[in-house]
Amino acid sequence: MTQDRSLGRWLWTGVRNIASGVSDNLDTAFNEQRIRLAVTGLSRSGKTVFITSMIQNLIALGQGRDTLPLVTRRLDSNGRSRLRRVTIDPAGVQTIPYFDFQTKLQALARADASWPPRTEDLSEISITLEIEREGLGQKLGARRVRMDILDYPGEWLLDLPLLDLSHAAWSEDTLERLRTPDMLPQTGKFLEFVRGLSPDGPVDEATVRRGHALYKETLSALRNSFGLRYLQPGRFLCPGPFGDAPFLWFFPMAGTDGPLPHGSIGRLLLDRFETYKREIRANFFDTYFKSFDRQIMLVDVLGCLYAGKLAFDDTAAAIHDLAVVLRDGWGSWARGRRPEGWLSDLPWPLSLSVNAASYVVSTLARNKPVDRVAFVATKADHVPELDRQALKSLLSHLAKSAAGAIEADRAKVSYHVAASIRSTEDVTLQIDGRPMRAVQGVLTPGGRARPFSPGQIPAAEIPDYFWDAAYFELPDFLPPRINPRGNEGIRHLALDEVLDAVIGDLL
Ligand SMILES: Nc1nc2c(ncn2[C@@H]2O[C@H](COP(=O)(O)OP(=O)(O)OP(=O)(O)O)[C@@H](O)[C@H]2O)c(=O)[nH]1
Ligand SMILES: [Mg+2]
Repeated sequence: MTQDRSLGRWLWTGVRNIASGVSDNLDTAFNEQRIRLAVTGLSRSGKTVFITSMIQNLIALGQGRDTLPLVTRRLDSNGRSRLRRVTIDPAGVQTIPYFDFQTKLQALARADASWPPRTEDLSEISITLEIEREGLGQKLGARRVRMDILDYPGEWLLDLPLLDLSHAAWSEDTLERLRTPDMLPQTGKFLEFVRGLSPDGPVDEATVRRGHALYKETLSALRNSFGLRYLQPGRFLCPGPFGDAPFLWFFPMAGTDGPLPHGSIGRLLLDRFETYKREIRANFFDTYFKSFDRQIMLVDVLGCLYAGKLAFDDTAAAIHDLAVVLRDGWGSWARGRRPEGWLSDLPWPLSLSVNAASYVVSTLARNKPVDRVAFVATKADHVPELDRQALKSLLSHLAKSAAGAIEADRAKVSYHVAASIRSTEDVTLQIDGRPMRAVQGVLTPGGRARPFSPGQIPAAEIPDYFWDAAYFELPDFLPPRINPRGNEGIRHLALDEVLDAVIGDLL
């Protein structure tokens, strides 16, 4: 009898669990829309700051603050917001590190508020917006829009064009680029070293390590001296969990396409290069970058404009390739190749990478295309309001060829000028009795606000004489201190416009 009863209870519990499992699934299918949002950009373009500000402003919006006016308008129903709440989803059992939102927020709330450090590894966060349905749908209760957002070091993205290159092809491309006359002061030492080596020569581990170290120093020097970003392999500048594993100890060298004896330097470099490709493909691209629904492409237009022509062209090439390749996971690279004559005066040949990488497309599954792509010129608080239109035109010029390819696939493309955390005020200065537009912000903790004018921003084609002016780095204004509870949101410029363009249709 007791046995019968416990069997009955066991069966009943089983039925109940199954039923609740089914209803959970039904609830998810019916009430939840899940999207993967790609916040993409080269290193220092502003990804981490953007994600932090976006989440905090959405949370504050969910608490009734009008932090994102255009989104508020979208959610308005006869003067009442349909947004019930915005929550960060618990970490659950996810295998990727969690995007540590709270720590970033706390750093902004301290008396000496500071920007987040460079991102060193991949992390993910999911947020859920609970929204009431409109009209007759109201009776069905609230629905949920869940967004999965990935943060990662910008350098890693640039390994994408490497994936289907042989060591020989990559070396040819890279060495030619390093021979660009303006770069020789930074690249000469490595070029001389590699000229003295023969790919057939026997491996001497100390020499290979030295070559690797010299090549890494060269990449860092190009990044620091010219503000270049299209530097490969990305893990040489930001190794992440691979640390300094031996398969990373390679460098470009001519002549690795012929037969190479076992135990030769060329064979070792080639083997390490192939292992590198396999590792990053399996551990990063295949795993995390396969499919996105919406894409936000952040571009530090101002930073590269004032870093000079090399940096500007380098960014233009990189955003073209990234925007196109990420549009539908991977599947568009081939179709989106840069048209003939596009930026024909680029200082190095990229066609080799682009052509070879098109092969990658045919070997990887095509995913659902991205339906919306927003290009955003970040850190626009360095520019007075009246000059932001020129910045927007410049961004659309820079992204023109990428956008053309994306639009051909019927994705909606938009352009924006934004600051995720507005750190300046607009001011008018008097220079020789004439008014001049500027912004001002604080550069050192406890210091006074200093004015800054970026000068005239070219709105499209950049005239040659523009590059004659001295190059400079944008001032790094400190972020304003935010309310320690963070519930007032974070001051921004046009973040609501970006969100409205990218997810407005889901609200
Ligand atoms: N004034 C201003 N500066 C910004 C803004 N957003 C980013 N910055 C500056 O840009 C720097 C880089 O921003 P991050 O968000 O860390 O850039 P990232 O793309 O995550 O960079 P990686 O992690 O290196 O790939 C910050 O440390 C700030 O100095 C902004 O809205 N306004
Ligand atoms: Mg970052």
